[in-house]
Amino acid sequence: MAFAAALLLCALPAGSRPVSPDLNHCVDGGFTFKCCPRRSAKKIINFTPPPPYSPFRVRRPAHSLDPAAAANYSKAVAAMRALPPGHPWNFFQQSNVHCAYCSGGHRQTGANISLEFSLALTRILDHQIHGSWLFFPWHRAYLYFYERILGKLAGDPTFALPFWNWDHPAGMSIPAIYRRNSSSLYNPTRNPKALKFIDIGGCEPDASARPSLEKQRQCNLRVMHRQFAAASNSTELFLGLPYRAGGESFPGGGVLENVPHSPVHINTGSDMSRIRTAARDPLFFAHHANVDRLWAIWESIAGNGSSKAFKDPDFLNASFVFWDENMQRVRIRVRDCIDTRKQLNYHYEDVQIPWLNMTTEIERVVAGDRLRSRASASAVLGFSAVTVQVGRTAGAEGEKLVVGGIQFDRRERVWFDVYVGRAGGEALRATVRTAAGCFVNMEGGGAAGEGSAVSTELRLGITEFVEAIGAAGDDSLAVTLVPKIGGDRVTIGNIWIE
Ligand SMILES: *[C@@H]1O[C@H](CO)[C@@H](O)[C@H](O)[C@H]1NC(C)=O
Ligand SMILES: *[C@@H]1O[C@H](CO)[C@@H](O)[C@H](O)[C@H]1NC(C)=O
Ligand SMILES: *[C@@H]1O[C@H](CO)[C@@H](O)[C@H](O)[C@H]1NC(C)=O
Ligand SMILES: *[C@@H]1O[C@H](CO)[C@@H](O)[C@H](O)[C@H]1NC(C)=O
Ligand SMILES: *[C@@H]1O[C@H](CO)[C@@H](O)[C@H](O)[C@H]1NC(C)=O
Ligand SMILES: *[C@@H]1O[C@H](CO)[C@@H](O)[C@H](O)[C@H]1NC(C)=O
Ligand SMILES: *[C@@H]1O[C@H](CO)[C@@H](O)[C@H](O)[C@H]1NC(C)=O
Ligand SMILES: [Cu+2]
Repeated sequence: MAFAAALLLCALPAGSRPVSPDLNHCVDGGFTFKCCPRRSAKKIINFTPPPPYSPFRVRRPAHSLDPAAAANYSKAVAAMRALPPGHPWNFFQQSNVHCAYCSGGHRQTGANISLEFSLALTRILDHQIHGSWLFFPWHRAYLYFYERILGKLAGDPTFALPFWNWDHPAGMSIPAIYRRNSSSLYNPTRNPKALKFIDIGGCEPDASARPSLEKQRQCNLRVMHRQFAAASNSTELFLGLPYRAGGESFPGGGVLENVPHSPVHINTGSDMSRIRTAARDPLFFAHHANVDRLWAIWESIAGNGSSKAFKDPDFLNASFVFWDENMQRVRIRVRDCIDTRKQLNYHYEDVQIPWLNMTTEIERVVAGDRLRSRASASAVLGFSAVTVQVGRTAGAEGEKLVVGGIQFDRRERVWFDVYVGRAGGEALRATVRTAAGCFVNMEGGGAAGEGSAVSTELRLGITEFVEAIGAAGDDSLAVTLVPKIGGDRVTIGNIWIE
């Protein structure tokens, strides 16, 4: 691995390492799935933004979409499905674009150093758009072209994708326009539970409890509030960790990529729940439109006009290639998709954001978990809940809790919850605590075989939570990790506060 990275670095201009896909060397994952795009000799052109006077698109909530607009949308998707299988706009070709960028299909440019070398390596450097700062911009660009292709098929230059408004009580189930089994927007593999309620981050009651729908919706709103609180103060926490050419993929996704993004996929069910097949469900695009909307909301919240996105040239110069609505192959850079209004001619309809003004809730720990030392965390995690004592500097600002060296296989589903509690009382037991976030991996990521084992990080901003439990003056915290899915398939390296 180190060898590969060293070779690669030599091949690139010193100091600049934006990631880009090597389109000549897409690798299919054996017999089980094939998602590499058809080879094309067509020249790749650089993206040019739509002229400011060209039609503007307004993305609206799917649950209240005007029936005529919904009819246009489903007709356009039907047209996409009816295209020849090899056509770049074909429904499955389009869904494969997501698959190739996230299941070890595309390699990084320059990373195929030579096939002889790569065979000898334990890992090949894939071009991965999840688990890093590429997550938000890649999906924004993907939806941008997808929307314009649909607009072309619909004969409507103002066509806009609807968004799945699962962060509002009125949108917390699969929207009606996706449900009719005769519609092109239907997918038969969905979880029927999501027809009633979509759990965006741990709000599904266990078998014994029967909370009302109203309570579950409130729970979703609290999750939204908590996730924004855990991400809001920092670009890195929101957008994810840096990922540069020559680097291992999946250094660590942003807080919202974990939740609500991944649970909405998982809880929608089958196709949507696996990275490889997710974009075969038309709901994918409504889901990701809402994720994209949250990025725009985050930009606008503290925003006094200037973008909060990274200014790092390796972020801004990272690039991807898509087919556009004029059948051209276009290279778009992250710098082209920071501002949806100014650069891409679309925006989201303003709807009420009920979770913005909520407050953090704390819970009392009934018996109190016995604390372990931080050093023993790596030894015990992997199968059951654990509470460790983590030192901090009282009064520190912008504190981040880091769960590092999280190792698992990206083909598997993994989920654990993180709580921040007060380390107090006799025998150092946790007394009060609050949920601070979750680590969630969807299944079906990584290449088949090689390239699916990862080591990654979860970073959470904890300022608001520490204040809520009254621990601002303490010099340690009780951090509890509770495995929810696949606890026996994940190990943790260490936990610390920065
Ligand atoms: C539906 O598409 C037609 C073009 O085919 C367009 O003129 C019309 O405005 C669209 N209707 C809505 C409600 O978007
Ligand atoms: C990758 O390897 C192939 C075959 O060995 C070679 O033709 C190609 O130029 C290489 N690509 C890069 C970007 O090095
Ligand atoms: C489609 O839904 C209708 C009722 O909404 C039902 O009668 C029919 O059996 C369904 N068809 C399939 C193929 O599931
Ligand atoms: C507001 O904008 C100015 C200039 O654009 C910038 O210097 C300042 O840091 C921004 N303030 C915040 C809180 O982002
Ligand atoms: C980013 O890419 C542009 C265009 O290729 C190039 O001119 C510029 O030097 C790059 N910036 C950095 C900092 O690498
Ligand atoms: C948040 O705002 C809504 C609507 O403006 C209001 O009804 C609600 O009481 C507020 N909640 C809190 C906790 O302030
Ligand atoms: C964000 O930072 C400000 C000032 O540094 C702090 O007062 C606030 O509590 C922080 N919020 C969160 C959610 O960390
Ligand atoms: Cu997704």
